[in-house]
Amino acid sequence: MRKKGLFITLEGGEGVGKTTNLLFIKKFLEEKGIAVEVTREPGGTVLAEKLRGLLLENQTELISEKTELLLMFAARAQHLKNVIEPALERGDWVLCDRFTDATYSYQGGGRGIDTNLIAWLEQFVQDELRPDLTLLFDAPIELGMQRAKKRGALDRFESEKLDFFNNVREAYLQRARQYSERIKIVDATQSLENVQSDIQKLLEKLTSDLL
Ligand code: T5A
Repeated sequence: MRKKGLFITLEGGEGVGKTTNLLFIKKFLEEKGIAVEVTREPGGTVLAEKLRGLLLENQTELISEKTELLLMFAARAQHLKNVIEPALERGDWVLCDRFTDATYSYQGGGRGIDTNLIAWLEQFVQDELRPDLTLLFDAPIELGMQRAKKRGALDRFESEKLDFFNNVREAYLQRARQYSERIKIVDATQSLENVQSDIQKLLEKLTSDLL
C-alpha cells in the first residue's frame, strides 16, 4: 500500500485513559484541519468486533494462549484491510486505541509467548506497516484497575492476576526503551488536565514538523 496519512496508536494497561484521550487527540487534529479515522483493537470492523466479543467475554471454555494470539491477529488482518489501510491511503490520519504493541505486551509479556513468533505474525499480517507514533499511557496497575472498576464488571483480561499486569507493564516499558523514537511515554498518574497538556506538547511538535 502507498501510505499518505499518519498512523498513531494509544497503548497502556487497563483503565489508564486511552479512550478518554483518544477523543481529545481527535479534536486537536481536526482543529488543525486533519481528517481523522478513530478506531480500536481488537475490533474496528463488523467481523473484528465479533472477534473482540469472543476475546473479552468471560468464557466457560478456557481460551488457549495460541488461540488468543491468532484471534488478535485475525481481527487485525481484517481491520488493516478494511479500515486502516484505506484510511491511510486516502490521506487521513488513523488514531487507533491499541495495536500490535498490545500483542507484544499482553500475549508476549503477559502470557509468555515467544516474541519472535509475534514478530513473524506481525510481518505476515502487516507487511511493512508500523505506527508512526505511539503514546504509551503508564501508571501503576492498581491505579488503572481502580479507574477501570468504576465502569462496572471486569472483562476476561481485567480478571487476570496482578503478576500478569506487572509483566504487561514491564513489556510495554521495555518496548518504549527499544523504540524510543516512536513510543512516547505519558505519565498517566497525573490529573487529566496535565495528561492532556503533555499530549498537546507532543502533538504540537509532531504537527509543526509536518504541516
Ligand atoms: N489486548 C488487546 C490484547 O491482549 N492483545 C492485543 O493485541 C490487543 C489489541 C482490550 C483488551 O484486549 C487486550 C488488552 C485489553 O485487556 P480495551 O477495552 O481496549 O480492551 O482496553 P482497556 O484498557 O480495558 O480499556 P479501558 O477503557 O479500561 O481503559 P482506557 O481506555 O485506558 O481508560 P479510559 O479512558 O476508559 O479511562 C478509565 C476511567 O478513568 C478516568 C476516565 O474518566 C474513566 O472513568 N480517567 C482518569 N481519571 C483521573 N485522572 C486521569 N488522568 C484519568 N484518565 C482517565
